[in-house]
Amino acid sequence: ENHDKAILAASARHPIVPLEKGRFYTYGTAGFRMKADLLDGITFRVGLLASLRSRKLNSQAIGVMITASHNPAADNGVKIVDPMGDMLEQDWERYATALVNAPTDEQLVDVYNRLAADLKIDLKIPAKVIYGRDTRPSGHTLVTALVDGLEATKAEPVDHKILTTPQLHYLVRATNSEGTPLSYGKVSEAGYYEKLAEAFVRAMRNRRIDGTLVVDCANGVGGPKLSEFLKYIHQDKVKFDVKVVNDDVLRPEVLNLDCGADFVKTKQRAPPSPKPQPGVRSCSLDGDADRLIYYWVDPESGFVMLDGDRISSLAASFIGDLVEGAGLKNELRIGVVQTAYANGASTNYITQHLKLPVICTPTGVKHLHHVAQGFDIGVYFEANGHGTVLFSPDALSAFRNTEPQSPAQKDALDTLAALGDLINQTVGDAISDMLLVEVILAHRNWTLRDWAMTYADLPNRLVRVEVANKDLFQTTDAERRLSHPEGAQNEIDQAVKKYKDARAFARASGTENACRVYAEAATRSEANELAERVARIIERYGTL
Ligand code: G16
Repeated sequence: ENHDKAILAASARHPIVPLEKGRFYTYGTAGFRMKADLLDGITFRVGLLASLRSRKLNSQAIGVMITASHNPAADNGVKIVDPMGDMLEQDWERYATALVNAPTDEQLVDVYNRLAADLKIDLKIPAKVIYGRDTRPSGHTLVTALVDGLEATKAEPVDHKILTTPQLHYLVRATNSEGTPLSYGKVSEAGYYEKLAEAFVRAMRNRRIDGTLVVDCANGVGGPKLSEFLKYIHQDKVKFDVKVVNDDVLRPEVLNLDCGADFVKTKQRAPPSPKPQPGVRSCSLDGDADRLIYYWVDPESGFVMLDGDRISSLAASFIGDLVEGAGLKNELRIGVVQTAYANGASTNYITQHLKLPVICTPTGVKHLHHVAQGFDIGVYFEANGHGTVLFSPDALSAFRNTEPQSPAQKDALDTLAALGDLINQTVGDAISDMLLVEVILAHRNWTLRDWAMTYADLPNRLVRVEVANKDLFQTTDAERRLSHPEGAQNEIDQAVKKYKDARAFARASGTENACRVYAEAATRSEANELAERVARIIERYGTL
């Protein structure tokens, strides 16, 4: 028995929109992402890949998330989640690309059968694919395309409807670990809330949270999900006063518009609406609730932002102290993973003050996650607020099984164990990360100002540059240098030399049709000037 006929028939209903000669669809930083009207055929074919992947991995459930996260409402995207909730193994990105770029339905069937044969996949065993989507209206029809792909290949589809991206990752892991000693939690959205709420209350024991937290939800799926989560926290256990704002999911066009974590990080200001209240602790999620940025508007110094680098150094420092207090310092290796976008001051603080190793990887949580798994405690965050902390099985069992010799040691061990459940182990999760930050601030009795005082950021600037063909720009050295087009890097080097304590780089975005330029320097005006200069270099090379 094969799936040829069924694939042919279904594929005819989900055609691929051909690209210009010589251009191909690529599995980018976070899967296939583009204008939603190009995605129907791609999503159908991702369904075929997901069922191959499930069968390759002995019928374990594979996840598919339909979201374009921080991108505008007209975009959408599709990405695949592996059985333990991490991103699709990188070798398989090539197979995804091969399926998606097959020019005809017949060739699609050929690629599918060739992959099955080459990878020794038994097409007769069961396959299971679980999926969710964000609040974008296009998600609904894309789900139909995905399900057609699953049905043509006789995979069992499990619809989890509208979810945040990290919730889908949770559900994939929970599904595959159900009934085993490593069970990750109940296989339901409620199970996710219960797990987080229970761990949060445990981590907050004998501590209290000061003041109100305003959470901007980018008018995305995070809004309703955060409101739902808050119902699971009993105010008699932890008094957590949260004001959820920008949670309008009924008007699709306002998604990520002048609000959300990407807006705050790139514009370096608070969302204009609702009008920011001076001094109030605030944070922003992005469109699918996997990024988090904290900030407040200071009556004296104005807007102050605490981005992914800050969350990373805060978490590394707090967990480092707890590990020491728990008497596990010599047993557990802690490390931090960043990308080229990390502020130089944060890297210095982590290596010199916290004395922890830092590794730099290319952009994309898939890269950071992998490297973080090499530590017992791997802290990884992108500057844009996307990240988490991973604990090895050894670390988790040390938290649970170490016999405390003092009440202080017991407290440290209990808090670490609670963090092991509170922090999403599958992927960066804005809701879980926000709870982590609140726990740390409460334990340290810190305001955002105390947190911001730990070191001073180097002034920096991010610029988006539209070019005719972003694929011309290729990088090396964890994206810190351009290898192509020839000559461009040399010009960037010359520009950087003109400024004090300066650094700059450029790369093609993997989620938007543009290049990004990052610059930092000793003063704000120099950082701005350098970013503009480099942007002009990129513009020029982009049209050559
Ligand atoms: C995605 C990825 C992130 C990445 C971001 C920007 O975020 O998951 O790891 O930092 O895109 O990537 P690029 O600079 O290549 O466009 P999100 O929140 O959009 O899923």
